[in-house]
Formats: sequence, structure tokens, C-alpha cells
Amino acid sequence: MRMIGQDSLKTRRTLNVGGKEYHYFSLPEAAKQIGDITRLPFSLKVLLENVLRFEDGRSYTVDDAKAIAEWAKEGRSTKEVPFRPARILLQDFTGVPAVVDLAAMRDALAKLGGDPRKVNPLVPVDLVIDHSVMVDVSGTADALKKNVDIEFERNGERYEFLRWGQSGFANFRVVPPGTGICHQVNLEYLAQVVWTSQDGPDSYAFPDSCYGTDSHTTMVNGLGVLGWGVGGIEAEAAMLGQPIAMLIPDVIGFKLSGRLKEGVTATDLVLTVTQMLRKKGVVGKFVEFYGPGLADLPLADRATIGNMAPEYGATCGFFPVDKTTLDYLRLSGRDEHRIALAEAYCKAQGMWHDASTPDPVFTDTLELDLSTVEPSLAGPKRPQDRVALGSVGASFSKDLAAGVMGVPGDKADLRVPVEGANYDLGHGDVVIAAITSCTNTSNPYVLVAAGLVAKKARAKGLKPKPWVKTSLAPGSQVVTDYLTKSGLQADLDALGFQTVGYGCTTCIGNSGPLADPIVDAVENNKLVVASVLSGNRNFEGRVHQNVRANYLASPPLVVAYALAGTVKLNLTTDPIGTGSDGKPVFLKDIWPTQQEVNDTVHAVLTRQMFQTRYGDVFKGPAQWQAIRVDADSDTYRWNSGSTYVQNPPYFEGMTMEVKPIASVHGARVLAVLADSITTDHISPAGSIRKVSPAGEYLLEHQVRQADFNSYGARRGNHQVMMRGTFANSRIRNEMLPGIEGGMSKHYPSGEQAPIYDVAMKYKAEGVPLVVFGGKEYGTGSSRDWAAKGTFLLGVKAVIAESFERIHRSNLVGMGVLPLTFKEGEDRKTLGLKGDETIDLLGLEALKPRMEVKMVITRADGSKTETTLLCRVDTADEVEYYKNGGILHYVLRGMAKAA
Ligand code: MIC
Ligand code: SF4
Repeated sequence: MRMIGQDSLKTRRTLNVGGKEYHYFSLPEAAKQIGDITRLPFSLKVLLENVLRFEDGRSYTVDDAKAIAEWAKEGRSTKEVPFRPARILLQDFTGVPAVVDLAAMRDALAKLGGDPRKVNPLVPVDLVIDHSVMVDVSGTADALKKNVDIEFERNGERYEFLRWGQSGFANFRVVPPGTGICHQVNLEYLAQVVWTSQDGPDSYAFPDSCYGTDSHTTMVNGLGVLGWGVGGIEAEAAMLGQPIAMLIPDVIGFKLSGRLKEGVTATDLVLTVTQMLRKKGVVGKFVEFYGPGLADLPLADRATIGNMAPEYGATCGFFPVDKTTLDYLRLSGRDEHRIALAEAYCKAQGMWHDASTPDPVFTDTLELDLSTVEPSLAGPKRPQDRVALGSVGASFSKDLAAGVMGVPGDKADLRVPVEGANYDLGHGDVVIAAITSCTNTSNPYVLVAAGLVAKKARAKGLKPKPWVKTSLAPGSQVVTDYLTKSGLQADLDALGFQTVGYGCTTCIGNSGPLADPIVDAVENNKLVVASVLSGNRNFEGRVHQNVRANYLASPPLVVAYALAGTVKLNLTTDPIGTGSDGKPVFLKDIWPTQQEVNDTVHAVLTRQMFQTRYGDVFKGPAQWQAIRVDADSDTYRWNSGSTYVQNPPYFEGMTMEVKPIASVHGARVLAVLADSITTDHISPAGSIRKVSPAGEYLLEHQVRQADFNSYGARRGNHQVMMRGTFANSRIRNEMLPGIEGGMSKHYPSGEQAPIYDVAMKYKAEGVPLVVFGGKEYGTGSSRDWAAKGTFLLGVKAVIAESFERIHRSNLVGMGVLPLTFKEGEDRKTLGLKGDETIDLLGLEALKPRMEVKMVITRADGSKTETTLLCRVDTADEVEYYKNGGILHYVLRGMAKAA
């Protein structure tokens, strides 16, 4: 398949860089024909180049290019354009199910009469194994080795499967476990800013861009690489060459001015940006940063801000390419020729930013003076709930008293003894302090700051409180190199922050176990204990099931809270502990100056470190190399005995016939849910409880509880995942007031049972289901299991006040209808209790964003009629839905082409 279009506008030009010629599709040339684009946001220029390059008069047209140019007139558009990224990034939690789907598609295509080998990525795909490592062992010198050993033992079947994928698919590379977090590996190594490809004898240069099956793919926008998270199914479609249509998005300009104050970190900045943008409402929009503040903002800080786009709700948070970008490419060991190409290309295309660049036109703007940012945490359960450092204690106590953390705070000062220990435990005590997560471990400034806090605390004789589980999980091995070289790793080690693994760990809920006596004290007394982590997310039930209050903070504050041992103190005024001289020590006594941080980073971080570490990045540890690969088969030999990898049922009985869409009659309600239901609520990724449908399934299949692993690691097995859908221990179904956990009621029997059991009962009766939700339904990750699980439970539609971008498109991609209430109506105004039956009418003539009639029949037989907005947004999405989902659509297309 040719990757270049027909160039109707004749914009193909040649660029000579260091004696090598590259073709490219010139934006300035296009502008002569489609209108001025000088002040188009940089992010939209990437979309425009994509149209020029693939323009074929069918999927990509000259009108699409014109529509993007038109955008600059009003700063908005109602038109759709297609987009195909340069490459795809996967991690293992989403990557295993994606490869499972591809393997299942090979089987299905063979059955439809096609050639299974056609199911093959057409663009480069990189899968980084980072999400699986757990903090089983911490606070010891051998923690890393032990955790890696356990990781390989637990995940052998999955890793074997991925190695089959590595040898079975073209364009598919796997970065082995123990290397780092996918986004950091992308930032430090995979991303190129300007990508190149060979089409016949010709070399083409074009902007690097990527889709990732992880929501934080947005980190790479800090490097001027446009990218965002999509569900696995969408990524699979993109891999197979399917352009994804999108409305030309609104672009919100975020103006930065000034400089951060002394003592304020990039984490404080990103938590402030997140709070501001959530308040503004940027779901489905691009954010682009501009203004004089860019000049002084290190690339690491840009990456941190880009990373948290899913937390502020935007599709991405883009920074244009400038001198800082090139300096980072050089520091991180990229090839000099590529750096020269990036500069020449961006300059030729009007994609280069410097002080003389005019501000782009934006849909809307907001502004932040960096000098106003203050030290901050965010919590106790949402990343956008920023709390100033000085107010954390007071805000925790207020939330506790208000019952915000699920437990009434009538005994706020309760302290209980811990068996076998010489301390007691109370509300607000920090039991987990974790330096973790892509957001922060990609930023040497905040990691060095953490090391310096550890160094100063150590010098004063401070130690973490004994009830705190401390850990450090760098997002790449380079972190270890610079921390070791600076001597700061030794200080971190002395405080219990030994390296536990290179991966997501606590941030994804792989926090590992807490000591049994602590768990007993928490469970028996309903204690609201806390975690402080440098992570992206603190959604309910995510970090650890016994920890209800979870605060996001910078790595140096994580160290500080480990020393304090509680979130109830005011660290700006209360002493953090007592020094070995018996005197109180305050946070300001152990906090480094920005100069100290900068000097250390600049003294220790070198280009050579990156080049050495990434020199053989695909090799992996001995355990990885030892995995046996069954490479001689085009289709995967499924092992029916595996509890990790199973052939999924999506394509069972599939034929070439596309059935007409039918309306939904007599659906029952599976759940009525509140606002901000996250994908962690819908499809938890962390530990699997023994007493749960998934736990029971595993026990029945001879898996001991110790080997349950996590839901995330079991995503290659739909049997586990269906049972885990809505199984978050903190989810509350309003059909059962006062009850926490994934329960539902079957009607008309009125029986109460886990959601999976109720869904299966309805399935046996042939009754379709719906789910009701509130605002921002599906907040959080790109995990398409939140949609796959919903589909496999028999849910035909999710009806909410609003949807987050990725989950909405995942639902459509699985053939589940996302519908929104009309303005002024919601589950409460409609009085929904869960015992009603629901009809959804008029679906036969489905059109993007049409109105759908809903008839609610109540238990007493009375009826209410209203209309809903259908959030199938584009014409392509209607096609996906008609076909029963995006993968069916793509497969039928492939079989037809055979
Ligand atoms: C997350 O941060 O929530 C995750 C775990 O990285 C997810 C992906 C997943 O569920 O595998 C994400 O960000 O998309
Ligand atoms: Fe991993 Fe956390 Fe980053 Fe997600 S946000 S990729 S879980 S470190």
C-alpha cells in the first residue's frame, strides 16, 4: 500500500539536509491555494500536512485542506478531517489485548476467506512493557531484583505471547520489561520530531505524530510531537491503515508568562494548569501553549505539562518546536543529522517557533503568570482538586468530617494500636509515599530535588515514619545513572527510596501489599489513611484498596510526606520532624534552592548516558531473552488452558452481511451512576479481590490468590475482564443506596447481586441493558476494556450528561451507543431508580449527533418520553456502529479487498 497520496495541489518540494534529499509536502505552497495559514495553531499545521500528504481525492480531499485553512478565520470549524499518525505507541496493559485482537482478526479474516497475513501493522508500532511490575518488595537493596524476578514469574504467559507478536507481525517492536515507562522512552528515545519514510526510491520527511493506547501519550507533545491516547481498538484500526476522522478541534491557547518562584516545581505548575483547564472545560479540544514564558520553560517541564492532558481533559497540550526542543534532542543523544532535519523541516514549513513568531489564532485563550504558582498537592481523589501545600491538613480534616472519603469522620482523632509495632495509626497517616509516574520521573529537575531533600533530611538525622511504604520507580534507566552520579541515590536509599522497578508501579495501583497489621488496623477501624505519590491519578480504588485519601505531589514533597508520616500537618509552618540534635526541623530547612537543583542537573546529566542506555534498548534482561518463541505460525495457537490469553468472542459467527440497525426495546437498567465515573471505576486495573466474580473464576481455574496478578495484566482474558467490569470496590450504584462496590439489582425479581451476575441473568433472559451516568462519564484512561467490558455485559447504550473523549469513541468502536441527556435533564430530574424499562427509538436511521427518543416505563406502568443526543459524532462512526464496531468494519473491508 502506498503511503503517499496524489498531490493534487502540487505541493511536493525537496529539502536538502547535510547532502541528503527529502521530499515533503509544503505548507507555504499549499497556502497559496487554500488561503493564509500563517496564524494557524502549530498543532493544526500538523493536521494540515497530514491531509496534503495523504490526499487521494477520496478519504483525504483538497476540501479537507481548505477546511483547516478556513479554521484560522474564526478559530473554529464544524468540518471533519481524517488523520493518520506516523506511528503507534503501546504499553503492555493495553498492548496485550491489542495484540490479542489482531491475532483474533487473523483467525477471523482466514474464516472470511482472506489472507491472515494482511492483518499487519502498516506503520511502525512500539510496545513498551512497563505497566506490569509491582512493588512486592521495597525499602531494601535487593528490591529491584526481587520485583523483576516476581514480574517474570507472574507474567510469563503474557510475555511469551508478546514475543510471538514480535516475530509474527511486521513493523512491531517490543521494548522489554525493566527499561522504563512508555512515555518517557518515547520522549527520550522513540520520538524524532520529524519522521522519515521511504516510498519506493524516495525519502519523505513529515512531522512525527503518534497515537498511543495510553492516555498519557500526550507527554510527547512537550517535544512538539502531536499525539494522544486512543483505545486499543482505534489504535488497531490505525495500524491497519484506517484514517480516523475527527472534527477539526477547537484549540485553546494557554499563554504563559513570567518564571516559577523559588521553591516551586514543575509538578506544582502542572497541578495548577490542570485545575485551570478543567474549570475551563477543554474535553475534545487541543490546548496549545504560547507566550513569553515558553522561552524559559525547560523541555522536561513542557513534557510534564503535556503529560497531564487527560487530567485536564484535553486531547493534547501542544508545545511548538523551538531551540529548546533541539537542545533536548541533542542532550538525549539523538542523531545530529536528525536534529538538523528537524530544524530545517520546521523552518521550511512555518512550524518553527521563536520570539518573533506571531501568536496563532485560537478559539479561546487563558493565561497564567508562572510567578503566581504555589507549592501544591491534588487530592484526595481527583487530579484536578488542587490544594495549596499550607492547606492540605485543613482540607483533609474538612473532607473527612464531610464523609467525602466514604467514611463519616465522627472520630477524627481516633488512633489505634498496630499489632506487633511500637506505634499507632490514625486518619490521615501516610502509608504509601511513592516517587513514581511518567509525569514526574521524566523530569530530572523534580527527581534531583527529591534527592536533595533526602540528602538534607539524612544529614539532619530524619527518617520516614515506620508505617510508610516508600518506593522509587524511575521511568527510565537514565534516571538511575544521574541520581547515582550525583550521589543522591545513596541519600534516597538511606531513607528507604531504593529503586523498586522501572515502570508504572504505584501510579497504576501496582503498589504491592501493605504490612498485614497495618491492613488490619485500617480495615477493623475504618481508618482513612493516605498515600502521597508523584503520579497522575488518584481516582478512588486505584492506588490501593485500603487507602482512601490519595494525594498527587512533586517527588520532593513525596519525600517530605514520608518523613512527616501524615497529611494532617501544615508543612509550611509545622515541624516535619525532630533532628538528631533534638531540634525541630522544618520543610524549609531541607528544601533545596532552584540554583542547587539546576547546578546538579547540569553537572550530572549527559548525552552519553542516553546513548549508552538506549544503545541496546530492545535486548532486555536475560529472562526476556530466554523466552521461547513459536514463530512459525501466521495465526496464534491459542492455549485454552491459559488464564492470561484467550481468543476473544468479538468475531464469533461473523459474516460479510451487515445487519440493519434496530431500535432498543424493553432494556433494563444495569447501573445508575454519579458524576466523574472514571475508567478506573468501569474497568479497574489493580488487584483482584478473592470474593468477586473474577476472583471466583480464577480460583475455579486453579489460580491461587497469590497469583491473581492484576486486572490490567489479565486483559488478554475476556472471561476475567467481563467479570471485572464495574467491579471497583469504591463504585456506588445509586440503585442500591449506601452500598459500595459493583453491585446491581435484577428486575422484576428485585434480587441483589454483583453487576456481572445480574448482567448474565439478563443475558440468559435475552434482555438488553443500559447504564445511566452523570457528568464526565469515562474520565481517565484510554483502556478500551472499559468499553469492551460494557459491551460484553450486554449493555446497548450508556446515557450520561457528558462523556470524556476517549471513552466515548471506545464505546462507539465497540458498538455501544453513547447518548447524552438534553440540557436541563439528568438521571435525577427524570427520577430514575433503576427498576424502569427503557426504549430507545429511531435508531434505524442513525445519523451523527441526531436526536434519539427515549421512553421510560416505570414500575407502576406510567411512561415518560424525552429525547437524547446521539454521540455517534461522525459519518465514519455511523459506519463502525452499523458494522457492530470498528474492528468488524476494518475486517470486512479487508475481506472485500481480497
Ligand atoms: C493510566 O494511567 O490510567 C493507565 C494505566 O496508564 C491507562 C492505560 C491503561 O489502563 O492501561 C491510561 O492512561 O490510558
Ligand atoms: Fe504509567 Fe501512571 Fe504514566 Fe499511566 S500515568 S503510564 S500508569 S506512570
